[in-house]
Amino acid sequence: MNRIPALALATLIAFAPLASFAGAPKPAACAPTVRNAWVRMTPMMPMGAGYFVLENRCKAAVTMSSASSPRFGDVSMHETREENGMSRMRPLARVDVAPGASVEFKPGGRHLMLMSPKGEIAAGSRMRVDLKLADGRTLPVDFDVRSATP
Ligand SMILES: [Cu+2]
Repeated sequence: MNRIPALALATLIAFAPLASFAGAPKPAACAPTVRNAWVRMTPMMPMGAGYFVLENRCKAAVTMSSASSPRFGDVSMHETREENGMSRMRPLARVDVAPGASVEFKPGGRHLMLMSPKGEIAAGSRMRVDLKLADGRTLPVDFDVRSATP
């Protein structure tokens, strides 16, 4: 086996990532947007639910894979469904949003389940929830905390 081409190939592989950094800066990746973000704490219970609209105006589909918040010990994605006349919640592992589409988290449907609040989550305040995308990006979102009784 001729060692010189192998060495040249190894060198090429080693420096290929550097070469791409040296090129023109890439335009910022298109990111989905979030609107109507709000939280409702459950009366008398240390938990709440988060609602929002996730809109994807990008050319590629995006997948939301999880969420977290500095104000809660545990945040998960849930969906409420009617089954045999009973309202049941089930965990959602992922939420896909097609290009040009939007997905709504709303009362009676998809929601963020907010558990183990750290201190009081007061109506009228705002709190941050970080939405995590499957591609590794994080969308920090300010949620309005609304009164449990409308
Ligand atoms: Cu839930």
